Amino acid sequence: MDYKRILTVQDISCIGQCSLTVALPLLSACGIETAVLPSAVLSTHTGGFKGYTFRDLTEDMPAITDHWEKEKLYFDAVYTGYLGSARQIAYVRDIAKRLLKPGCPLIVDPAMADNGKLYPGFDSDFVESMKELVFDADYILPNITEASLLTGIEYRESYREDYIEKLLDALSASGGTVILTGVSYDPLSTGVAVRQSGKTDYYCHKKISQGCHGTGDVYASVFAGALTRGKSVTDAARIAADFTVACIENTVGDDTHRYGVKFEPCIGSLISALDD
Ligand code: PXL
Repeated sequence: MDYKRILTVQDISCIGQCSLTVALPLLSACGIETAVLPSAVLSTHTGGFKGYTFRDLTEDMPAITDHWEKEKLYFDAVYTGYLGSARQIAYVRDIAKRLLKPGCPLIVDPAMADNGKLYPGFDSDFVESMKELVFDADYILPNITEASLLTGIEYRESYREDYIEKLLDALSASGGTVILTGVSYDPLSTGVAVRQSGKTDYYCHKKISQGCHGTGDVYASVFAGALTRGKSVTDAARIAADFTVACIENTVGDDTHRYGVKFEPCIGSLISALDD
């Protein structure tokens, strides 16, 4: 049987239910062998915690890449999330060029901003480097804040379809498929706009008023896993959206759990959705 191997590059936030502690279990649940390249190790994520530790692993990347290449360890997909430094992005581009099997996709979640603001520690140099990675990508999964930073188009909190189409036009100019998350045209619903081969599809779902940390990572991990498993882009986008909503519903109302989503009890429903 064709057994797919994906490489995911993102940080380990030791506590926080985001990045690798989300990607690894969810990609495994998608039935895919998951290799990891940690971009940095933090004691917690940077959203809402103070005094977190941060160890940048940029320097380890070239030797790890050389070793894998020497061992002929290649990947059926490379999926990147939160990266530790602008300089690291150049190494990640190199990894995709050297270690992706021919014709296999680079999936980039340009995890760097939300709600109109860059995450702590990121600056315009980081955004410029991220533009280059996005240019190389076959699939990109920005939210609206990231889309605005990547394209130079003003950030808007409320908008109509023409604004979203403008973002999608600019983001797809390099030829990749765009999955734009958090696209909401009314207060009760939100959704995902997918631009592929010049056509836009919109998958609308329930909006839960309380935003939760790490949902972008949950979404991107399930999308990458479902796509690598062979689902179409629109099916992967829908399965990831339904799963993310289920995780948020499983978390809201628990005031003791503010730093991430309680996704673990929902994994069974993900496995069923992938079998349909
Ligand atoms: O969820 C994105 C993310 C990943 N990793 C770290 C973060 C964040 C968002 O704040 O701080 C370390």
